[in-house]
Amino acid sequence: AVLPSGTEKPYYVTSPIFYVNAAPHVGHLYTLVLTDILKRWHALLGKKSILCTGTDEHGMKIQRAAAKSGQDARTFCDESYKPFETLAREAQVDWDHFIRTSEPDHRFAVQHFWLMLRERGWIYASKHEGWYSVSDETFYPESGVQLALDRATGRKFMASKETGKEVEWTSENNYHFRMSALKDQLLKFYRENPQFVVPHTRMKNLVKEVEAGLQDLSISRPVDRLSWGIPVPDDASQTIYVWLDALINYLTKANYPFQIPGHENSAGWPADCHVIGKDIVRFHCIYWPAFLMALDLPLPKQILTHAHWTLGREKMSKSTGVVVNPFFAINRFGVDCMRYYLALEGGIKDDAIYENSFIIDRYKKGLQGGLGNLVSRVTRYKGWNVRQAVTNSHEPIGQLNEDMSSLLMALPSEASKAMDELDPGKALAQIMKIIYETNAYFQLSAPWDLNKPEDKERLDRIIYLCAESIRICGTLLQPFMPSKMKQLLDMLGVADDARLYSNAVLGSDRDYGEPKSPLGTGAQGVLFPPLSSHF
Ligand code: ME8
Repeated sequence: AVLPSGTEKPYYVTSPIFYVNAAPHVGHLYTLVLTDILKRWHALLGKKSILCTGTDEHGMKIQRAAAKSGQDARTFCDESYKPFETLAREAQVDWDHFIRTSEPDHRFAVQHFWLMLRERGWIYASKHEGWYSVSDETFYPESGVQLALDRATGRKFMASKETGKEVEWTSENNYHFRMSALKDQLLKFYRENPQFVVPHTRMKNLVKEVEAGLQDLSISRPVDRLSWGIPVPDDASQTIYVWLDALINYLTKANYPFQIPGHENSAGWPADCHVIGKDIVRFHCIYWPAFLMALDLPLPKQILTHAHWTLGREKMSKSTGVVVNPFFAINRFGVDCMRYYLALEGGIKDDAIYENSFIIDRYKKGLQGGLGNLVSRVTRYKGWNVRQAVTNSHEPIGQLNEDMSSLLMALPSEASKAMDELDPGKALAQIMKIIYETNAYFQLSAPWDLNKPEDKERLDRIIYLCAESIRICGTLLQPFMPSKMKQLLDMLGVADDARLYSNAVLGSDRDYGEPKSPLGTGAQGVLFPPLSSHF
C-alpha cells in the first residue's frame, strides 16, 4: 500500500501472548528477551520500532484454572496477568503494547474478523467429533493420539503423541473454517517465501505437514463447554476458539480493523517478525497465514521459531511445574547478565540446558573477565589519557594495529548480517569475539611499557583502538544489555545522540566528551563486579 506522507511503516515485532494459568518461567523470559533484542536492534538502526507482548486470557485452560482457584474467570485473569507484565518490566522489555485478550478493543477486532470470514463464505456449521487437549487448546486427529500411562498413579488415559498431553473425546456442533481450501495457496506461499519460517528446518517440516493434508478447522466451542471467551457474533450459543482469538492479537494492536484507508501500515501491519517457541509453530505458520489469506490481508514477513530451555532433559513447562522462576534468576544475577546468558546460550535450532553454574561461568568469562576487564584495563590505568589518545591518534602503526582495525571495521556489518538472519545469539557471539581479541591485542601490545616520549604515538594508537573497540562493541551491545551499556557509554563520555548503529564506525568519534560518570574511580567505575557482591 502507498503510505500517506509522514506515516512510515515502523518495524513491528511481537512475542507470543502468554496463558495466565500459571506463573511465568525462564522460557517466557527467553522469548521476551529475543523479541526485545530485535526491537532494540531496529531502533539502533535508527528505525521507528514497535513491540507487542501480552497475555492470552480466554479458553478452556484458563476457565479451568480459574474454577480450580475458586474465582470467576475475570477476577482470576485480572490478578494472574500481572506477573507477566512485571516480568516484561523487570526484563527491561521496551514494549509499546501490552495486550490482554479480555480487553474490549480486542473483542471488537476478533468479532470483526469473524464477520469478515463469514461474509466471504469461509465459515460453516457442522458436527465435530475428535480428541481435544485442553492443555494444548487443540483437537488432534485419531492418528495423533495414543494410550498413555501415568506411572505415579497407574491411571491410563488418551494423550497426544506430539505433546504427551491428555486429550478428551468431544462430540459437538460448532463452526468450521474452510482451511482445506487454502492448501495450494499456502504451499505456493511457502515456496515463494522460503525465509518465512526461521530456522529453515522447521520450514521444511511445515511444508511436509501441509502437503500431507489440511483439514478444515473447528473455530468455535459450545458455550456450555466454553463460556470464558469472545462470543460468536449473532450466535450466543457458541464461543470463538481461543487460538483464532489469540492470533488476532497481533492485528488488534496494529489498529485492525483498518478503518482509515491507507493507514494500515502506520501502526505496523504487516508484522516484520513474530517470535515464538517451536511448540506453537502449527498455529502461527499454518493457521495464521490461512486466516489472513482468507481475508486478503498481508501476511507477517517472518516467523522466528526458537527451541526450548530444558532442566536436565525435560522441557521447562508450566503444566509440569519443571520451571525456573525468572524473578529469582534476575534478582540473583542481574537483568543484563540474564539477557546476556539467555541470548548467548539459548537455542534457536536445538534445546538448551539451563544451569546456574553455566550462568556464573558465562558471566565470569564474557562479562567480568572479557568486557569488564577490558574496560578497567583501558580506562583505569593512570599511564595514559583515553580521551587524548582518541583525539591524537592518526595513522595505523604496524601489522598488529592494522589487524585490530580491520576486525573493528568488519564487526558492525557482520553483526547486522546475523541479526538479519534472525540469529541474535550469533551476533552476540561475534561482538564478544572482538572483545576477546581486543583483550589479547592489549596484552600483546603491552601499552604499560610504552612510557618514553618516542613511544607516545604508538601508545596513543593502541589506546585509541582499544577505546574504539569498547565504544563500538558497547554501541552494538545496547540491544542485548541496555542498562550496562548505557552505563558503559556514559563512562566513556559518548554523547546520547551518537549511540546508533551508524556511529559504530571506527574513527567516527574523535572526541568522546566528558565522561558522565567517573571513569576508573571506586566501585562506580566497575561495570561487572564479582557476582558474590550481588547476593
Ligand atoms: O502457547 N523454552 O502460551 P504459553 C523456551 N498463549 N521458551 C518457552 C518455553 C521453554 N521451555 N516454554 C514456553 C501459548 N516458552 C499461547 C500463545 S500466541 C498468539 C498464543 C515460550 O503461555 C515460547 O515462546 O504456553 C512458547 O511458544 C511460549 O512461551 C508459550 O507460552
